[in-house]
Amino acid sequence: MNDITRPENPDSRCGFVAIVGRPNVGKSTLLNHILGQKLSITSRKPQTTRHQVLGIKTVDSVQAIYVDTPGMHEEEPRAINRYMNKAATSALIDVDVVVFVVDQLAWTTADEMVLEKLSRLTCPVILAVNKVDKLEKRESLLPHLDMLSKKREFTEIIPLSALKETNLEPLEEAVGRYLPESIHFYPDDQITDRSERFLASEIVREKITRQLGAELPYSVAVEVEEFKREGKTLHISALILVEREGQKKIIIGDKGERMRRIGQEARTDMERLFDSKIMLRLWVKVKRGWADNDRALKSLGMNDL
Ligand SMILES: Nc1nc2c(ncn2[C@@H]2O[C@H](COP(=O)(O)OP(=O)(O)OP(=O)(O)O)[C@@H](O)[C@H]2O)c(=O)[nH]1
Ligand SMILES: [Mg+2]
Repeated sequence: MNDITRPENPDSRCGFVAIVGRPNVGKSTLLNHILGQKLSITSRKPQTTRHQVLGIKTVDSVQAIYVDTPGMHEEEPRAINRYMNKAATSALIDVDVVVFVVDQLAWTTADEMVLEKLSRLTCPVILAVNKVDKLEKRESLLPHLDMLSKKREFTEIIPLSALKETNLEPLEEAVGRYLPESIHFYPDDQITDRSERFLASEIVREKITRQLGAELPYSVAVEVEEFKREGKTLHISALILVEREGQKKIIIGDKGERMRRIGQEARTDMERLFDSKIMLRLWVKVKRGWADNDRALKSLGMNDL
């Protein structure tokens, strides 16, 4: 039988790598620092990632296709949380390698739940012990790693810091070793499967999440209505959807001050990512109950997976 994925170059390897873990352990930060590009949004608040984002990294003959996933957490009734758990679990189907991210010395019931989800997998699971830059006593790490090594037969256990880019190379090398022999699925210079439009909406959502701290729950969605290039300038209009009138006021802020700041920060990031001059227009609109409503989620592109 002809195997269409068999490469002419026998060193050529390619495969999918799922980055999983409970919320806030640094999965998206890890992906961004591996890619050297900010693709996936991050913040101090748990449950920042909502969508599955592919980050593609090709080094010579090896192409790793990383899947950043929403943090897995206890089942909750809200449609958006169900959607996020589903997105995280479905990322595990058909992957070649899993990177399970945990937060330095912590081991919680949520980590235990992720471990349980991984128990049926037969592919290699690499444990990434992230945020070691925060360790107060380095010697506390060894006994902890020893405890973790008993939780499951991990292919490798790698302490690292995604933020400071410490030990990322050993992680990438380990990933590369376990990818199957295959042609590359994407062009070698491509870094994501997501459209520029999608990335633009995620940048706006990141700025809102970061600016608003604990003031606003996760009831914000962003829809890009216009994404048009005119010469060297990109014209982008985005609609910010909230659930209540009060949330709209919070986002706009005193005399529009907060909205202006969100816009400025988003524009700076977009200029860097798209390498263009950006004309950004933002609007806020109340769309009641969207985070609870399956249909509203679908209309925002969060389709059932
Ligand atoms: N000190 C330190 N902080 C980190 C490191 N990696 C991530 N963080 C911080 O941890 C927080 C969460 O990071 P994210 O990358 O958004 O975490 P996540 O796992 O993608 O979170 P969800 O998408 O919500 O599941 C952010 O404030 C990051 O800056 C690290 O290596 N060291
Ligand atoms: Mg994330």
